[in-house]
Amino acid sequence: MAKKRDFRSGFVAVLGRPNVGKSTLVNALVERKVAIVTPHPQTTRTHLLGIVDVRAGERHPAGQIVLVDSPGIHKAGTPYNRQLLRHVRDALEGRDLALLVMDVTRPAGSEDAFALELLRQAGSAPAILVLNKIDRLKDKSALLPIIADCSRRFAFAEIVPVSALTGEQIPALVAAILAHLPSAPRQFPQGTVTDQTEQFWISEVIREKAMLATRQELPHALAVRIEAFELEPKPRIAAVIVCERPGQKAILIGKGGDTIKRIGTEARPEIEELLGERLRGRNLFLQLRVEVRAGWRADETFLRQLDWRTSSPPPRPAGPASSE
Ligand SMILES: Nc1nc2c(ncn2[C@@H]2O[C@H](COP(=O)(O)OP(=O)(O)OP(=O)(O)O)[C@@H](O)[C@H]2O)c(=O)[nH]1
Ligand SMILES: [Mg+2]
Repeated sequence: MAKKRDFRSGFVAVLGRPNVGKSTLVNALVERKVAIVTPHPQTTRTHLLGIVDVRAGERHPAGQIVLVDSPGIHKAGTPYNRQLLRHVRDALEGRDLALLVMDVTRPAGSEDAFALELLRQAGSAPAILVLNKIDRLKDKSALLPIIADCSRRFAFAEIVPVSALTGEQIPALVAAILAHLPSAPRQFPQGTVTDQTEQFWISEVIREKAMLATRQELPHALAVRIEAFELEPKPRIAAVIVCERPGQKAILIGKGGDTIKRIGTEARPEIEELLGERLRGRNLFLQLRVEVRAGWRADETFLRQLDWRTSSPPPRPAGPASSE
């Protein structure tokens, strides 16, 4: 039984190669969608926080877990990829604990080895190995050789098989994380779930829907920027979906505007849910347009504009409902 007054808190870097389910895991732990998820690798492009307030349980003390989601670890070739890797290193820096996420349905590869190397470079923080996607294993005994192999390669503090998708073993992971966090007061006010701005989250939801609507190289050529965000006199958000070539623009718009319409239809309810009471029952007018911007991934100024940490403050929605 955990001591009643013990409270654990700290920063937990979430690392792993692309597509292993890091963002799905963060969302499962926070029990809210703080990070977008798609079947395409390299969905996450920055590091962002998912914050979990945990009540004391039978097997763990109370605490606040500050998860740092990060882009998938891959060999950095282009300047754009190097920037993603910088976000991974930022996610790791000075953390109390690291979660290395692996996909049990895919054999360990060079990117997993590279992830272990980053962990070693990051110093002495303990690391938990999270073996994700166990819902896809017909026979759970297939985990045994994976666990044996991974324990040979790194001195993990714990190894926890989970399914971020179904929630299986997530409570066990919460207990394992808390066991390795220091006794410390919470880092953020109770109820805080993330550090990203509302506008950034909205642009991410639109990017998720656009990525889900497209395939091959197009999902990676997309960026989204919010151009207008107002609640009065009418709730209206205008956003631009940026791609790299005119052919991509045509695909995004679709026949008779079908595709861009679908992107808007899928994004709107999630944005409306976020805005909640501030809509006062009114419909949100979501205006999407597509712009071609060749080589945006090499354009440092544009990349800075996309990141809420480096862009100038976004427009604040006006109106009494949003004042604090
Ligand atoms: N079956 C199964 N699928 C999962 C699980 N976790 C994640 N996925 C799927 O794996 C894909 C990638 O998930 P993400 O959470 O975006 O993966 P990620 O590691 O954040 O990927 P990047 O941001 O690109 O590095 C999505 O299609 C998820 O639905 C799981 O536990 N089981
Ligand atoms: Mg991700």
